[in-house]
Amino acid sequence: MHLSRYFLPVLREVPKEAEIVSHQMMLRAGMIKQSAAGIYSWLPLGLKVLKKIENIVREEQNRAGAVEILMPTIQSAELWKESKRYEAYGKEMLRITDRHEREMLFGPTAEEVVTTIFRDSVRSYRDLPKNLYNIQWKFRDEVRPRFGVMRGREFLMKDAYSFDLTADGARAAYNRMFVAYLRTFARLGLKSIPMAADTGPIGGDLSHEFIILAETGESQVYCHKDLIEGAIPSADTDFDEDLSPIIKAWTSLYAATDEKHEAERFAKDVPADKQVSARGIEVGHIFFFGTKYSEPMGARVQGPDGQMVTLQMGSYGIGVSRLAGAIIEASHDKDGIVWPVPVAPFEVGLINLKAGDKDTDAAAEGLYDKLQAAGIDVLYDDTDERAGAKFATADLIGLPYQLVVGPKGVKAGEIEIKTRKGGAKETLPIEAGLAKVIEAVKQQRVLV
Ligand code: 5CA
Repeated sequence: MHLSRYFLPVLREVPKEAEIVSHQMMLRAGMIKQSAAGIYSWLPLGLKVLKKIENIVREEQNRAGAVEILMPTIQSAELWKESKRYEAYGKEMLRITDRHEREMLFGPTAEEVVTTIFRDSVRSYRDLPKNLYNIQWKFRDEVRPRFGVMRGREFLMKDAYSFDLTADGARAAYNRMFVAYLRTFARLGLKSIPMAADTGPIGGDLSHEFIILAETGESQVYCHKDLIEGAIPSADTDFDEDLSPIIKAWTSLYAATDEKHEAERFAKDVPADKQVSARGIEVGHIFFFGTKYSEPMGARVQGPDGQMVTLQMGSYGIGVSRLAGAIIEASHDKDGIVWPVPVAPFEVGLINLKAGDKDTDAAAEGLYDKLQAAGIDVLYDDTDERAGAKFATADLIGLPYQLVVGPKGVKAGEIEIKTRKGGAKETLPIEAGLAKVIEAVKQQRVLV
């Protein structure tokens, strides 16, 4: 992409309305634009990040055996009356009346919709187990939308729903999502910690929140320090195997959100030098709730003995749009964002220090073509901005590698490579520099 043709409205000033770094940087880097309280447009750079996050989430859901669908954003109130959640959900639900005076709502979650899909199409235990997921916009009329996309009113969620014949089967489905989540967040360059959590309006009695430690997090959390560097299950994990040893390893050390915290047990079970009490961002939340929805909504299948059995269910959410902010909270410096390669909007920024100079233009265009041919996602700054402004923008938008091409270097047959993380700079012969950057990007595309 040539920057001269792109849409990248960067801001030099820190916007006053933004309280936390990720919100400030998303606005400054021209990733998002607020449209109404807690409702945002995603501008090109932000959208690229969102799509990359979404794709990693999707790949790991598929790997774990979940099947993608797409459910509507607007739902009928009837469904929520069946599950008895319509009144209980309260003011966070955006209620809408259509032209025929029918009660509708903008879905804050989709347990009801997916349960009817399953109820109306699956008859036999032979069709189980199944896990259906979608990546769709949700709306919750939060009392205090804040921190940009971290607590929006409209936000993108991956929500998966598992259906099993038995509670044991449902537990195995829960474990598969648990493992998928560990892998997903690690691939996004994050250290997530699963913590015992409250179930709130979703319900059920087994639940974990996946938490990223960050000072600006909205949750108070407590855990054993060793969990921060816990082992991530590998890409060849067999999801048909019993995954409980992995779950056991992750859940045998203390980790709880504020609502589930037991101060005495924490003090007793965790050595003083391993006690972490910190703020955290909830990026995912998984629930096992058995028959909470299937029972009132009549979702049953015929079991092996011919008897009808009420389905055992769980649901599994990831805050896809929240993750864009969470990754920035975890990875930035004073100059801007420091994207991990797998989610970087572009993998390389190519900076032409003297656009308009024939030789520099030719060298930069040549590098651009070669990077493109090697499959690298590159943003080419071909504008006539000052060098200082170009560097500032490149640092702010956080591309992992910057390739700098100027008239002096071109004469000497050299380019400068800057690694955004840590800021190391190196001058190399053009071809060698190019090869090095391509190799570095390819190596970091898949982190686990
Ligand atoms: N039905 C279940 C799981 S599919 C559910 O709705 N779970 S949830 O309420 O915990 O939401 C799932 C994830 O969405 C959360 O872990 C969080 O990462 C994200 N999320 C929730 N509310 C917001 C919000 N207001 N803004 C941005 N992300 C949010």
